[in-house]
Amino acid sequence: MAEQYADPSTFSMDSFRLDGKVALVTGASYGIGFAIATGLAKAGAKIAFNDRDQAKIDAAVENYAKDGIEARGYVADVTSEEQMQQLVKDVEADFGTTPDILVNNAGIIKRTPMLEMDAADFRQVVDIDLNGPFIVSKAVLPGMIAKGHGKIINICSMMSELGRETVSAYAAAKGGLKMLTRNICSEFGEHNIQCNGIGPGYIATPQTAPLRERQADGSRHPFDSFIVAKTPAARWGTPIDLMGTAVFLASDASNFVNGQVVYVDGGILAYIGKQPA
Ligand code: NAP
Ligand code: GCO
Repeated sequence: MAEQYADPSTFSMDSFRLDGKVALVTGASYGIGFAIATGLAKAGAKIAFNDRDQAKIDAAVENYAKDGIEARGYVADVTSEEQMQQLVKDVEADFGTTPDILVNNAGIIKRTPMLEMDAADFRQVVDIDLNGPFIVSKAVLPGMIAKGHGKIINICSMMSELGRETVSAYAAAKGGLKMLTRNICSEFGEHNIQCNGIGPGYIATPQTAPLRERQADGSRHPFDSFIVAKTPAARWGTPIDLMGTAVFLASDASNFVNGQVVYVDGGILAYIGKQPA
């Protein structure tokens, strides 16, 4: 008998929708996390997020509400296994189900030349940017396995691929996060769990504000000009640039995409740089 092939006419644009899904986005009071959570909510997901600070959560809940989004915020630090396990229990109680989608977004950077960097500072960056995603993923995975599906999106970086002066801890953590992404894919793919990364290029948020500060004479920060010249799109990205990719990776439309990092970088990683004049 002839082999039967899948019928493409069964494809629906609804596979990009997230209706009925619960998404947990870490560190989503502002910046990239806030934008990604907003994107997921606009695609139909219910939003849970955390921050270390109640006042920031309260402000964020108001900001989500301005866009008609009813997000629930929880005080929890991604480096605390106890707090994140409790957070997932609270989400289950409040939403009636374990998260279908996790976005490991919370992160910090310390820009310090390596020889001047204390081991304690290096550890703190790795703790938040790499151990954090491990801890939160570990907290949601049993529920995802029980449900038979799950999406984990790790917010990686250009520094998952490239180094530069002053960001040794960040690059080590984000390079590690790329490999944690591949490992979660390897270990849990058979449970219909997809773990992918988004590698944002240079995005205008509070984290990168020091790199755009105007000079005393009013001119652009040299790093700002460097990034614009190095980016084929000739601009910094905005958190909005990341929303579509996040929705795709959270949706059923990406069910056979696993273990990848999608670089949303205006083309930086593809470009060797301008030739000297
Ligand atoms: P941001 O503006 O500094 O926001 C970071 C968020 O993470 C804040 O909400 C912060 O909350 C939270 N956070 C930090 N440590 C936390 C912890 N231990 N527990 C819980 N929440 C914590 O940064 P962003 O630019 O939006 O970056 C978001 C993610 O994208 C980070 O992982 C970053 O490395 C990555 N990324 C950024 C860029 C970029 O160009 N901006 C590019 C590539 C990747 P608090 O206010 O409480 O500290
Ligand atoms: C830096 C920047 C970067 C970006 C981003 C690039 O100092 O080089 O902060 O690391 O934040 O991660 O993708």
